[in-house]
Amino acid sequence: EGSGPRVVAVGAGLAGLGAAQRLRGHGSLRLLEAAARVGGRVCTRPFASGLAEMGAHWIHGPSPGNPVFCLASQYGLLSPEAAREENQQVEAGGHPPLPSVTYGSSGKVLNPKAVREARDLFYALLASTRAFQGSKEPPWPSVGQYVRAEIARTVPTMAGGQEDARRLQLAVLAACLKLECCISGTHSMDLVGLEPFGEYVSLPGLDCTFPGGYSSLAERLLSDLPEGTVLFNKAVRTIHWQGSFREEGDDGGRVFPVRVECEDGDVFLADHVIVTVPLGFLKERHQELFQPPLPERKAQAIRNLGFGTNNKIFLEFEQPFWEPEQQLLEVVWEDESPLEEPDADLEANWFKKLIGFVVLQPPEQHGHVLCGFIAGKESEHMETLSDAEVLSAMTHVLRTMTGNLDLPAPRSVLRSRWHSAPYTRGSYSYVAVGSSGDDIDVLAQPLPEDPRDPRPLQLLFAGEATHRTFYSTTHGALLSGWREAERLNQLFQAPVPAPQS
Ligand code: 6YU
Repeated sequence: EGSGPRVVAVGAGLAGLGAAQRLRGHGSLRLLEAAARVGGRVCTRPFASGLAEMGAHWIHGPSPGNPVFCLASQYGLLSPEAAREENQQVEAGGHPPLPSVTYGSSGKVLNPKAVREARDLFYALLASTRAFQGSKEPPWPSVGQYVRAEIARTVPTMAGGQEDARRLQLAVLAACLKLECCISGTHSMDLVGLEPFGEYVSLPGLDCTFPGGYSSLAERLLSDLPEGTVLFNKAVRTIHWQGSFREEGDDGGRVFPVRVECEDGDVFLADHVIVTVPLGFLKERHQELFQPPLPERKAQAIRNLGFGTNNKIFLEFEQPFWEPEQQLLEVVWEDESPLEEPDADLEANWFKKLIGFVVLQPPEQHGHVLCGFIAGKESEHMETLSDAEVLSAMTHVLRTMTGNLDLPAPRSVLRSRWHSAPYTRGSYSYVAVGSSGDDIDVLAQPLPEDPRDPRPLQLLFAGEATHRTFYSTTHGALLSGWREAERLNQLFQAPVPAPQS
């Protein structure tokens, strides 16, 4: 394998592929991937007559500051519409305005003006959370508690004091909180820290999708790597570091500080290992994954940061029951209020956590397909059900919401199960109550900690959860891979220090 530095990356998602793309130097590079494909949480599957994104869906903020957008444009993977200059300048603040219809559980379409009023209030409250960034004493620990306290303050004057209208406003606000749970990938906004919430940065640009699937980006990155760089079905079990390891039967040969053991018994010796496994996997397995164990500060950051579940449910219909211009079908359970305790009976009511459906565009490509979103414990419960049970619950929701008890059931269903996925264990990270952006930086810190260690950068950490302002996104993942590749490139370029006397 030559005498240059040996680098191993664990995981071939966008962080691992990004690192591989940028790594220079004359050493060798191996990417060990547990799955049989690249992409990780970027995962496109065939469904109906088109494609279903099981993981990442949009490029959030497609504009020149977004490296995923830049790469995808450069590779010609986007539609001309998506790449238009005007689209790049739209400031949607992470909540793109799709043409929508909002159904209520009484079986009627809700008054758009009333819905808008409640939603405007919600987004104003959400925007006001930014004021607490860096604050030593935020009024509440979590985004959820703060928003609900503010809602409680406005209740007396809400909807001009009219009881029915006020109830509706509260029901829409409850739906807004569920949507926010999907966006943050959390069970409840009460788990998301208020003070650090404003650190997440949304880029300008009207969110767009990949006509050939998000996986086309991962596959393109793979095709640029030398053949054989990625080894599939190679789950890493243990990473031994701070050691002195030699290849078997090579007593006089090179000594490596790191030894990577795979579940199938294969072993890789390395000078540097870039760990890109999801935070959910680290939470569950970091104690066995690293020998010696990670320093306490790092372990604490892994425990502190949040990693929740957001899943998708794709439904294919014979015929659309929605209007052609509608792109978002929202559902509101009219008896709910953010000021009351949420229903805890998962089995009976899990489907009420679903926020509604995005209509896949264009129907000529996808067929008549809706993509539902559901977060939290209800979403994790959904993963335990059969396809038939999910399909039947979704049919019930749609019949309730449209008031049409004869609405034909969907023809087929496909859903993601990110919480059960053994090498992911959830969807993406958030900054939980009790943690802060500093935990993200601690997670990203390479090891050993001492920069004067004679064998520096044995372990490097990348992945969406290690990006302080773009966590939970594909561009955060890609940038984190580039960042760690650059760290190694710097090391490889640096002159070897003269021995100290
Ligand atoms: C985005 C979007 N999007 C929906 C859903 C999900 C995610 N994201 P990877 O996991 O990819 O790679 C690690 C690899 O390691 C993997 O292949 C494993 O198999 C492998 N591995 C693990 N253990 C191993 C072992 N032991 N040995 C060997 N290999 C091992 N992002 O930009 N747009 O629309 C969405 C969405 C359902 C699940 C998303 C979206 C998140 C991205 O998918 C994700 O960040 C990256 O793909 C991760 O790449 P990676 O390389 O780090 O890990 C204010 C505020 C709020 C903050 N949030 C706002 C932002 C909203 C985020 N929105 C997401 C929404 C959707 C719909």
